[in-house]
Order: sequence, then C-alpha cells, then structure tokens
Amino acid sequence: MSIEIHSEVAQALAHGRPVVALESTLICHGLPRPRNLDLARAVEAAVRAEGAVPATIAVADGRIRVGLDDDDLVRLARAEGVVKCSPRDLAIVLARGALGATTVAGTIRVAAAAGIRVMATGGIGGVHRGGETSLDVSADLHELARSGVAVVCSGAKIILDLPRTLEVLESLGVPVVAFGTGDFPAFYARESGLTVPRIDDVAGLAALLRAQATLGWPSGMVIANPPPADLALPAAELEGWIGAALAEARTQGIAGRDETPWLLAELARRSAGRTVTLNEALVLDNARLAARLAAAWRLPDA
Ligand code: PSU
Ligand code: MN
Repeated sequence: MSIEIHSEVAQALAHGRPVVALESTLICHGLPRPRNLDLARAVEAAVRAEGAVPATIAVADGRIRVGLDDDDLVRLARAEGVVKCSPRDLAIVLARGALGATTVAGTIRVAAAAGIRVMATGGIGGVHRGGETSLDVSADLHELARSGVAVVCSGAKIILDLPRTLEVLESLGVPVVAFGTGDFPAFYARESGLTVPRIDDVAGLAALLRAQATLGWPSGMVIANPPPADLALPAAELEGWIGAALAEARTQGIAGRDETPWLLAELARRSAGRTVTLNEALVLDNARLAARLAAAWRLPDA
C-alpha cells in the first residue's frame, strides 16, 4: 500500500478521536525558510492544544505519508526542489521516490482515502485572474467536489478571480460558508464583497458537516474563516501590489503551478514581510478552528 498512516493518526481514527489533515505545499512553497519549519511545528502544536491529532500529508521515500514525525517536517522544510503535488503529480512523485508536498487538492484526496474529514490551510486555490482564457483553475476546486473533506481556510487567495472562483464552486456543487461573517474572506483581506451563507459557531459548522455526511454525496466543503483583524490587510492596498506582481509574472513568463508560489513571494517582498506574518497567523487560527470542528462534528445535535 503506498499510503502510510502514522500510528498515532491510525489509532485516533480507529477510536473516533478528532484528526485534522494539514498540507505541506504551504510549508515547502508558500512560506520562506526558515520560518516555514517554525510554522509547520506551531500548526501541529495548535491542533494538539485543541485536543486533536495533526496529520500533515506529504510524499517521501516512495510512500504517501499521513502524519509526519518532527524529522520529516525538518527534512521537508529544508529540502530544495520538493515537488508541488496536485493529484495528477502523486503517482509520478511516488514512482520516482522523490519528496513531494501536497496542495489542498492533493491533501484532501489522500485525507479522504485515509478517512479524515477535516483539513486546515491558509487559502484555497481557485480560478486565476485571466483564467477564462488560460483555463488555469486550481485542482483544489475539482477535488473539493469529490473528496468529502471540510477545508477550513481564510477563503480563496486574493491573487485569484474570486467571483469566478465562487461560480465554479457552485457549478461543482461545493457548499461554501463563512464563519462569523456573510462576506467571503479573501485570504489576506477580511472581505471580498461576495456574499456567502454565514455560520456563527462551531456547533453550527458541525451540524453542517453532519447534514452533508447524511446526504451521502461525495463533495467536501469550504469553511471560510476571516483572517485575524489585527493583521489583515486592506484589499485596496493589496490590489496595488497584486496588479504589479501579476504584470511582472506575465513579463517573466511565470505560469502554471509556479504562479501561486511566485506571487505569494512577490507580495511578501512588496509588503515588507507583512503578508508572511499574516499568513502564519491565519493558518494557525484556521488550524485551531479545524481542530474544534473535528472534535464537534461527531457529537449529536444539541
Ligand atoms: N494556503 C497558503 N499558502 C499556500 C497554499 C495555501 O496560505 O501556499 C497552497 C495550497 O497548497 C493550495 C495551493 O492548494 O496554494 C494553490 O495552488 P494552485 O493555485 O497552483 O492550485
Ligand atoms: Mn494552477
């Protein structure tokens, strides 16, 4: 079997204890070294502090690994050339015995296979700006339609075309809700101006997961938690940097799977690191909420 579930994760699943899946692309391609390792560790600790077991997913040594030890986190965070793994890449990286970091799409595909129902990340991928001609639409959206995992995130990345991202999620039949707000969060910004259903407490989120599970349909869902107010950035300020960064990406021919990591690094540079501090804080916050949700959703309705 090429999926190897860590013994701690396997035991938690067998006993019905809460487990939260975590991705590794964020560690390897979304944040600068060496802070990426600090965050990978802090996210796992935050999940544990809420009473759940973290299951960071990655590919190493010819296996898809569900749950990593600290030495694996160190290896991933420090290695050069780790492959960003969407579902299409998993078999290739497995066959090569290379190191691979899973995206949201790759992570939920594997989490679903392992029986994990909740995942936390920063921001999902979506329809890229200009995606109506490039057809660059993140595999995250398609995978959300078929892997029944609830993804707790700060909405979709503001570098994307957010209205079209919500349109595609609707076409694919993926429920999208926001936590404590009716405005779909935009990752680094608290608001996108796009309206989605609002849920105000963890019990409400848990009831939603139960309802979806009762239907027996394949799709997962997006649970969008706005980024922390003290660090979130104004959309108008971000738009200036995004416009300039996108123009530069087009000039340099940056596209495909390199586009998102390149734009995130460029926004970090243009914001003098503010987006990195914010990204770390929002991922931690989402991990805590995911852990509380993983603990709550199996309990009967109050
Ligand atoms: N959240 C973050 N940083 C990231 C990502 C999410 O805070 O780097 C990653 C996730 O792995 C997501 C990917 O699946 O960005 C989207 O990449 P693309 O646009 O190439 O599908
Ligand atoms: Mn893409």
